[in-house]
Order: sequence, then C-alpha cells, then structure tokens
Amino acid sequence: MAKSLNKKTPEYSAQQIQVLEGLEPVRKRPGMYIGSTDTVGLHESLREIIDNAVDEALAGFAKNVWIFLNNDGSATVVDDGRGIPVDIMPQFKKSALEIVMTKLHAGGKFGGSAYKISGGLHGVGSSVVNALSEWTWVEVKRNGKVYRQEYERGITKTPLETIENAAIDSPGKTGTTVSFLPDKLIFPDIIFDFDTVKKAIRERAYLVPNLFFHLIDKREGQTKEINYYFESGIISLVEKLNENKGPLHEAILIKKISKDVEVEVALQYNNVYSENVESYVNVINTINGGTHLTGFRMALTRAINDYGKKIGSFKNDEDSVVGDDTREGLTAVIFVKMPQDRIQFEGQTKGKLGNSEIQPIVQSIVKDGLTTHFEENPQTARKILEKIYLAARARLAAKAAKEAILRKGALEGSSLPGKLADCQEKDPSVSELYLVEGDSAGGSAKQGRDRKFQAILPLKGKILNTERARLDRIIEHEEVKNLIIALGAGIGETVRFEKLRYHRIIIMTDADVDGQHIETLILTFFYRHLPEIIRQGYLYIAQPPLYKLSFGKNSQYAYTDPEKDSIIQSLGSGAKVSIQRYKGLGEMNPDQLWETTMNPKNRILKQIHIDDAEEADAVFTMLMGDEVPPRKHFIQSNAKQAILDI
Ligand code: 1YM
Repeated sequence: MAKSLNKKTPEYSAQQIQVLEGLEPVRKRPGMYIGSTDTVGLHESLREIIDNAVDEALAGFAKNVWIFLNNDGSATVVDDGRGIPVDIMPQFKKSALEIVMTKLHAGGKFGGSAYKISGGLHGVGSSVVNALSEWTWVEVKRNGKVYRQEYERGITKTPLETIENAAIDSPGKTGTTVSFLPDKLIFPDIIFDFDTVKKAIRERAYLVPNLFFHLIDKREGQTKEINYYFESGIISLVEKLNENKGPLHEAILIKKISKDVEVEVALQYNNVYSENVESYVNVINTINGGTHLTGFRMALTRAINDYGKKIGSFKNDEDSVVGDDTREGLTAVIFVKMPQDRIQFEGQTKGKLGNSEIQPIVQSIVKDGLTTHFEENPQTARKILEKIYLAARARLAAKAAKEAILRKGALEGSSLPGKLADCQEKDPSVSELYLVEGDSAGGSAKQGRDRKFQAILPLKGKILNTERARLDRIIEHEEVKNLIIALGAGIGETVRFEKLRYHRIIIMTDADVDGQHIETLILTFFYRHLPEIIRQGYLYIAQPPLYKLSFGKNSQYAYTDPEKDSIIQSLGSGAKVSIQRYKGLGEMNPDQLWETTMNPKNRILKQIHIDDAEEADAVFTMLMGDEVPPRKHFIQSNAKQAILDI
C-alpha cells in the first residue's frame, strides 16, 4: 500500500512516492517490464532514462538532454533539471534517489504535469533499467553539492557519496546523470544503434519544444554528434517533412484545450501527390492512427467543403470533394495530450488510439481552427482548394481512364509480356523474378538462370520516373506495364497481393551510376505504388561481384574492396594476379552471371526494408522531385562515391 512520507523540502513532495517492491521480478521476467530483450528492448531501456530527463523538461526544469554512447558499450544520459531528490526517507533510512533506483514503481508525480512521458508504452522507469544493467552510476547535482551512487544489477554497491562544494560552477547548476551498461546476461546484443537512438530523440525533440537534445557517439571509429532543437514543436516537424517537397503555403497550427485534452495540429500542403500524416498521443507515435486521426480527417473534409460552398467555388450544388482528395500532398502532425491513465491503445501492436471521446473533441477543434484560418487567410485557402480540386478532377479522370483500361483488358487477365522469360514453377513462395537492366544482360541472365524457379524480365533504359506520375499515366508506360503484369497482383485500388506471382523480386543492375539510378527508380516505384511488397520482405537487390582476380589457371570473385584486398594478401607476395574490374553485367558470360550473382549457393542478395520510411521518402523525393537545389547538394556531397564508379 502507498505510505505517507514526510515532506522534507518544499519543492519536492516525497509523500507522493509509492513504494511497492524490490527488483527481483524484473530480472526474472525482463520482457514483462521492457517488452523484450532483443535490440528493441535494449533501446527501450535507454529510452526510459531519456524519457525521465524529458519529463523533467516537460515539468519546466530541464533545458538540455545529453546522450552519450560510450566506448565501453555503456550509455550516459545527462539533464540539467532539478536533480533526482536525495533527501533521506525516514522509514527506509535511505535517500529518495536510492529508492527511485532500486524499488519497483517508485515514482513521484512529475511537477504536477498530467502528461508525463515515462509511464508510456512500458513506462517502468529507472529502477527497471538499473535491474537489467551490469552496472549503473548516478550523479545528482543539487543543493550546491554532487551526490553519487553506484549499483550492480539493481543492487546498491556504494553508499550515497556526497561531495561538498564540488566543482559546480554556480549554485544554480543542478541536474541528473545516469550511466549504465546493459547486462549481457539479459540482452543477447548490447550494442546501441546510433540511428535508432537518433530517431527516438528526434521524435521527442519535435514534440517537446524548447528542449535541446545532444546525441554524441564516442565509440571507436564513430565521432558522430547530432543536436536537435525545435523552438516551435510540431510546426517545425511539418516544415521539416515538407522541406524538399515544395510547400504551397505557410504551415497552419491549430492548438486548443478542451476537457483536459490538449489538441495540437500542424498541417501544410505540398507539391507532390503522396500523403504524410503522423499522429501522437503524449509523445507516443500512434503508427496505426486511431480516433484522433479520424476526427482530424473528418474535420478537414468538412471544413474544405463548407468553405468551398461558402465562397461559391463549386459549380454544381452536389459537387464536393471526398476524403481522398484532401490527402494528396498533405503533410500533417496530430498531437493529442491527455491524462496517461485514460489512454486506451488498440490493435495488435498497440499503435492505435481507441478512446472514442477523442474523435469529436479533435474534430470540433480542427474544424473551428481551419474555418477561422481560411477566413483570415483567403490566399492560403485558395491554394489549398486549388490543390484539392486538382486531386478531385484527377480522381475522376483516373477513374475514367481505369475503366477504359479495364474495358480494354490491358491489365486484368492480360497475357504475360513477351519480354518475360517466365519460370516453370507456379508456387510464388519459391519463384523468383529478376529485373535486369538492359537487353544484353537480360539475354545473359535468361541463358544463365535456373529456369525451374527463376524468371527474367529485362527493363529497357530508365523506367518512368514514378514519383510524380499519376496512376493512370504509370499504367500506360510500356516498361512499367510489363512489370505490373509480370508481378500479377495488379495496382492501385484493385491490387491483390495473394495473386503476386513471385515472392522474391530481385533488382539486378550494373554497379555504376546509371545502374544506381535505375535501381532507385525501381525502388521508388515499389515504395510509392506497391509498398506491401517491401513490407513483406519480397524485394531484393542482387550484388554482382566488383572484381575477378585471376592467378595462374584459377580465378576468384570479390564483391567488395576489402574482400579483393584480402584475397590478394592471402595469395602471398610472389603471386601474379590479374585484376578485372567489372563495369557491367554485360561483361559476364551466362555461366559467370549464374555462378556469381544468381546461384542461390553463392549469390549475395540485399533485402530492402522500409525501416525508416521517413528517410527513404526524403531521399526519393529529393532525388526524384522537382526541387533542384537539394538534389544538387546530395549529388555534390556524394560525388566522391559517384566518381569512383565512373
Ligand atoms: C538522466 C535521467 O531522471 N531526471 C530527473 C528525475 C527526477 C527529477 C528530476 C525530479 C522529480 C521531482 C522532483 C518530482 C525524478 N524524481 C523522482 C522522484 N534524468 C532524470 N530529474 N525533483 C526532481 O517529480 O517531483 C523520480 S524521477 F520520485 F524522486 F521524485
């Protein structure tokens, strides 16, 4: 039961701490407390500590959070908040700090903030991380002193050490430092991944304005440092997402509190066709949306239809736009803050907000906010309406075009393209489709393949740049049409993945700049129009060898430069080696192509993931979109690699 504790200092109400139990259960069943012990759980433990620092920022005290990835495998999180309280709790004869670190469910109410982050998905706090760490080291700066304590696997190792008049530059300097080394006995893999940590803090940085994040990788060979600071929260996030997409107007921010629910929405239309909407509840990314997203969508469609009618821009009374029309080129972030204990998550991955009361709240706030914004900024309203009307017209045109195509039977039931050399196998789970650059390499691949399970589709030149092309135009493009028919699953609204004819789709291009371009074009096509194929893990890139090393009567292939070097080294100094650098697939005869790149026994395939859709999206947009400066910059900053390939 919760015990009443004495209040020791005025700013810290220790009686709010509830002490429940020790940490033994955490080591026995770690998954119950951090979700899993794989790398997701490993990063979750770091996130827990970071979130404690972020909570201290939400409470209005910390201004900075530093995260260090140290050379010995440990991580250090530092904040400049008040410092975890260190006053002695009489009934335990221990400091509050030690209780926080060594007891389960010990936690105060954070500065009265109802929206604290820790207590999120797993929300277990510092003590659980401590229990799952080989060692933990905490330093608190408070009352002009420095306090330190060490723990091993959750057990107190040293008494609370106090350093009077320590090197605290000014009396105002306070804060908390937590260092920990994840326990190898718990986590099979204890290596922190810079990009995963970066993503987690970037998310927080956008949602907690005015907090400075510093991520520093001090591990050998890595000297990476990244800082995040967003003065204006989610509006910065929307602007960032639209950076290379040609925003059409100033981003719109709507913010209001209703019945202890705080709704914050930022939106901005851009020049491209895809939609990018993210939603959050108390800093938790609801990747499957939920009632807040539904409320937003309904409000957007209604506000636009109402405004369009009001200014008389519809020709007929019954004209109106539908939800889909409002999504083209829409970038938006929906951020709802509500009391933690009322949140209901739904769905298998708990990525969906289920609270039904949230939908009407978001809907009315967004509808009112948008209507007011349109009335006060008619220029912006006009630009948005034009974009949406264009989408509506394109929808009607695409529908007509699709009907025409379907009538002609161009896609459905159409016979396989003549260029496709299909495999004999009919079971998609063991069938492979090679997309090969150029007719000559396509010819070699057709001769070299194992026709039982390998199909070859040569693609001529550069396939259509799909980033900016609409569905009706894409289907008309010969090369893409061949690809869609060969895949067998259709496209757009009528897509049926169960009809996909191959579960391994392998892009095989030359290892040069042109090859990379074609590779990016094909990836863009799948990413934009058949992302499910990437999500299922069906898309691969073949890795042809870079070199053939011949010595005497023997030869060996090298797929990377280090591999080439090590083969040369292993041959000793006397050997005479001739090195052939492969510039294209066409330089290999069918047997060599089979041996090096197609034979499942030897070949190297790289599986494509959408693990960071946002980043992939940005790169695709930058390389493929209309905006020239970012592409130029990207090409210039990657020019070294490009030159090597020429
Ligand atoms: C690097 C991790 O844990 N910072 C942190 C934690 C606390 C406080 C300040 C804090 C909270 C309160 C009052 C309060 C915590 N305090 C507690 C407990 N950084 C990090 N910074 N004073 C300081 O909530 O009232 C738990 S966490 F329980 F002691 F209040």
